[in-house]
Amino acid sequence: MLRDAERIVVLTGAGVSAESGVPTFRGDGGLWKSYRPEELATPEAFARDPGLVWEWYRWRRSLVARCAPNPGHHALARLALAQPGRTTIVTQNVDGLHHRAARAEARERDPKPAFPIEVHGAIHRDRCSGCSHVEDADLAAADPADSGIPRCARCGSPLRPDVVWFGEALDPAMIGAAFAAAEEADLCLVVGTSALVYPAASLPDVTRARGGRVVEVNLDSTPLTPYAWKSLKGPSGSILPRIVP
Ligand code: BJW
Ligand code: ZN
Repeated sequence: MLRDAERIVVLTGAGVSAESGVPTFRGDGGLWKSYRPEELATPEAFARDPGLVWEWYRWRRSLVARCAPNPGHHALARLALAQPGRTTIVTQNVDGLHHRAARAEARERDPKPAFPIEVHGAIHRDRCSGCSHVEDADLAAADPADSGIPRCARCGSPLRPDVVWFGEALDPAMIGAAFAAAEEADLCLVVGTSALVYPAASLPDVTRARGGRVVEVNLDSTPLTPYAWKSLKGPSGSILPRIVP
């Protein structure tokens, strides 16, 4: 199917980065200091205790700085680079590992066809909560013990990570492009997501409603499993390199 599909949309979640050492949100090892993501990844949590939220993000930034893409990211990058324009990668992850795999696999070619649509933003950027100015941050410099609140050099308002929290709107252009890709696809490959968080979780439904097939790669069953044409149970870092032609 991967060889014969005309258009492929790939939806990835935290599970694709688990084998790189990036913790998932839900399930074993998904908690940070016994907080659930729903308690930290919200504008209300940031308003209540920005230092705590920054501590969590600095911990995750320092982790991501030490991680590298795994064979699953590399296989998806190869799939997207093999025929530019055929495959669209949509990721809920903010870790930037798909980008890094794309650059590595592209070598002298253009890596852009393997760059994902990052519907939940990127952890390596800061955004001003006042004037919305966006800036790159140095991941390797993040100190997990620091709970200070960085401020905007332009307007002095608190900075926040440039990610999408619960209750916040996704960038309309990004989620629009993701839905357009899902509509055009005859195959939706869903990798390492619990498929619980919307609107991303509805992308496979869009492909299915248009007559396309959904194939899932996950360690466990998800709400999507009963509707998947095929469910491949196992670690994406081993399965993807085996199925990508
Ligand atoms: C492996 C593996 C291995 C492990 N190999 N597999 C419709 C219905 C119900 C609710 C809603 C709805 N529409 C909107 C909502 C509300 C809400 C929502 O979805 N709530 C649900 C929880 C019920 N959605 C929102 O609020 C969204 N905003 C929105 O809709 O706005 C509307 C609006 C419009 C106009 C104005 C204002 C508002 C925003 C959602 C933002 C989610 N943000 C987070 C944090 C991002 C930043 C950060 O990273 O810090 O995104 S939460 C967190 O969950 C993160 C993830 O991207 C997201 C999904 O998690 P994911 O990737 O699936 O990870 P896990 O841990 O859940 O699963 C890992 C999976 O991998 C598991 O299945 C494992 O088995 C598997 N696995 N190792 C293969 N090696
Ligand atoms: Zn500002």
